[in-house]
Amino acid sequence: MKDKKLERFIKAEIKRQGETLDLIASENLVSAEILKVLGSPLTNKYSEGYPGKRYYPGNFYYDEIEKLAQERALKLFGLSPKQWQVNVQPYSGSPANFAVYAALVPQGGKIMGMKLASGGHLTHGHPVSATGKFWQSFQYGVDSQGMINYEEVKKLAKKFKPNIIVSGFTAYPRKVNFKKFGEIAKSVGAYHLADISHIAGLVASKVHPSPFPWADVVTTTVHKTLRGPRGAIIFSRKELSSLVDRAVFPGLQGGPHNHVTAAMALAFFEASQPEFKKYASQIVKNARALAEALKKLGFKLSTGGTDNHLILLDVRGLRLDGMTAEKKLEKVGIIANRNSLPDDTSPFKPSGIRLGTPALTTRGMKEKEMKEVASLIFGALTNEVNIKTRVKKLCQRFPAKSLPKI
Ligand code: DSN
Repeated sequence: MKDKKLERFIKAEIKRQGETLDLIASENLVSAEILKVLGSPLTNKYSEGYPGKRYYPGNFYYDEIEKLAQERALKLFGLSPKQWQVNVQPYSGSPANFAVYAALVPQGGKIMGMKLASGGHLTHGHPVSATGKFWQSFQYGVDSQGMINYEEVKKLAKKFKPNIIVSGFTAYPRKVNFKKFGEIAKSVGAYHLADISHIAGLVASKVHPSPFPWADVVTTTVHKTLRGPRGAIIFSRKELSSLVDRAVFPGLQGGPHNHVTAAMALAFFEASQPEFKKYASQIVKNARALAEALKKLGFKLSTGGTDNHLILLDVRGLRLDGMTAEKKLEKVGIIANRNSLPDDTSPFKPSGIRLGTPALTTRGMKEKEMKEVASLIFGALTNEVNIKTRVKKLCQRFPAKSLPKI
């Protein structure tokens, strides 16, 4: 590479990824083939519009690639093209959710999603997000144990009469009852949007219940448990799909990122292989093993454990706050983010750490290694010596094989 300055940063980042334990619940490591497609000349082309209806010529292969990504996405989630349509153009999860509201909620209409501090997402109507500014937002939370109280959600829905109810979370360690959300939405005449960005790989592999029978629209990013490129897709019931398509383009976006669309097609192919199903169920087994090991070390976990890929660790028992804990972990090469816990009083001083197992599972780690990871977390938080060396050794035993050689 001629640009030596940039090359140094990229090489250093590849090294960092290889030598650290990535426990960010929303991150993963894509295959070498996906990296190759992302770096392909498909990035050179403009394709505003949809297959067969483009605003520029020269799009024959992009039409075929986009249709392939759509076909595979529907098949992966067991959906009939007679009932569902999928838009694969959203640049990422936030614009995907924004497009859904733009399509289905009138200006000034009402959105009801979960509070960010309880495990929701900015785009589920947080006041600092455009979704909480352009629409009226009413939010639900979790109970003191960290669980969703569906009766409470129902009460709020009856009171606020939202146009759309959002289910699906970024920091909820338990199974989501999409059926209940669907019933609540129906009872108040609202659409039900399930944002399954975090659990899409688990849903596709049937290790988490599917939202599709109970939702009108389902959004997901492709780069979390689904282990694809950064980007998002929107599934909508056929009768809503032209509204959604128009909201994505020309409503919100310009040309799709064709190299990403192609990489999505490949990710859906990879996720439909039997090994992926094994991978997804190992993510959950690993999260459970990590949760048990942490509990044995004396930690409290929000909701007492996990059913999916993530854990909310309470660090107050060690007289730490989330920010201090995050820094202590980072110092030894354990990458995990601070997170609010249900009984936190200030969102600016969270007491928890969110831990996720998708990336470590991609590296081939299993239940046995999760015990070691728990011990490393405990050691890092209690200032034990040699933790950094132990982290490095574990990383060397389970290399991130898809990273380019440097
Ligand atoms: N930033 C993602 C997460 O970490 O959950 C959500 O967009």
